[in-house]
Amino acid sequence: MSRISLFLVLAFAPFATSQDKKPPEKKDLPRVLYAIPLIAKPGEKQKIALRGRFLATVKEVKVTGAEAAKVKFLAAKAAGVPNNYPAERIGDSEVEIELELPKDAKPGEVKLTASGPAGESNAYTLLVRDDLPVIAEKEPNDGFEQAQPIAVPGAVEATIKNERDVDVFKIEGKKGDKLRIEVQAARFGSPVDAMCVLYDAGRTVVASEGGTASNPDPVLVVTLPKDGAFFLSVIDANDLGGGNFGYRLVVKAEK
Ligand SMILES: [Ca+2]
Ligand SMILES: [Ca+2]
Repeated sequence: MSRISLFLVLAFAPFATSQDKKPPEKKDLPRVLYAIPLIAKPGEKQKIALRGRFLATVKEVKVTGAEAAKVKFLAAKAAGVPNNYPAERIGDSEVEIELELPKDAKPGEVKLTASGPAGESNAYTLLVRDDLPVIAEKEPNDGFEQAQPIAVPGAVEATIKNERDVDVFKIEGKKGDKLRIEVQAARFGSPVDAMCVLYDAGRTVVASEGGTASNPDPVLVVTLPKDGAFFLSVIDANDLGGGNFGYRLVVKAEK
C-alpha cells in the first residue's frame, strides 16, 4: 500500500466507524406511562387504554409475564392534555387494547410493550389485582362525615376524580394494632402524587406521609394509639385530578 492510500484509509476509517456506531434516535419512541383503568383484573376480559407519548401510530401491543394472556389491539389515537397539565406525566396519546389475563397472573410480573413504526416502547409494568378483598371507591367521600369504611385487610380502587378531590376512608382498629397503609400510583405511572394523612376520631393527626424520592407513593406504618375509628385522607399533592388519576389504596396488618 502506498503512503497516500494508507493515509486515506486511516483518515476516513474513523468516520465510517462513527456512522456505524451512531445510536438509534430515541426521542420519538413510543412510551407507555400508565393504564386506564390503572388496575387490571386477572381472569376477566377488559378494555384498557394505555396512555403515554408517541402512541398514536402504535400498531401492536405485546404482553409478557403471564402465560396464556390474550391481548387484542383496538385503536390508537392522539389524546387531549388539560390546560397547564404536564404532557410528559399525563401523556398526549393512547392505545386501546382488550386484555384477558389468566386467573393466576402475578402482580409485578405482567408487562406491556407497544410498538409502532418508530420502534418499541418501554416494558410497562401493569398493576394487577392481588388476592386482597377489594372494593371500589364510592364518592362522595370528601370529609369525615362522608368517609367510606374499609375493612382490614383490604384494597380500594379509587380516582382523584377532579382537582382538589379529597378521598376519606374510615378504618376501625384496636390499640396496639400495627397497620401498613400504602398507596400504589406513581410507581405504576399514575399521575397521582399522593399525600396521606391518618386522623383519630377526635381529628388529631396520627401520621402523615407524602412518599420519598425512591418511592413516591406514600407508605404509612402505624401502631394505633387507641381503640376506635380512624380516618385516612388521600389527596393529590399538586391539587391536580381527572378521570386518569387512578390509585390503589392497600390497608393490612404489618408483620
Ligand atoms: Ca375520589
Ligand atoms: Ca372524594
